[in-house]
Amino acid sequence: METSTDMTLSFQHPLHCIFSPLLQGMVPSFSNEHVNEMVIQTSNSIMADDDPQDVADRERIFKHFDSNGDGQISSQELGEALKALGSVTPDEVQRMMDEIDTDGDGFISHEEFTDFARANRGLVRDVAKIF
Ligand SMILES: [Ca+2]
Ligand SMILES: [Ca+2]
Repeated sequence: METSTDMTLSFQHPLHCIFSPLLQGMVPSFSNEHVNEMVIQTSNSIMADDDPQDVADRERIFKHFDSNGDGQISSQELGEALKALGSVTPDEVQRMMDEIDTDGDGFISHEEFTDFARANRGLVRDVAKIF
């Protein structure tokens, strides 16, 4: 009987091992089957597409920032867009460029902007209210 218990445990997903004790602690009647379902659902929600409102917001902001419409945001375009929000120093613009322009080519591509927007949803929502 001891061997069969060990075999069952060895098939558990690493995430399951983390979530299972936590959930069982919170909900005593929680079965392992439910935990597995939850872990799968959690992973899917990370992979799933974004909230349509978030996508619409960031597309709008990207188009607004990309004032010449070439599909990428230069540091000049970023600076001009940020000036419209309030006073910014060239240093602040540079810091933002450094943060968003992950491949360092001096332009924020649509992909880089999307990554940034996904990681900073709260910020994007606030900016979307202004534009
Ligand atoms: Ca541009
Ligand atoms: Ca870039």
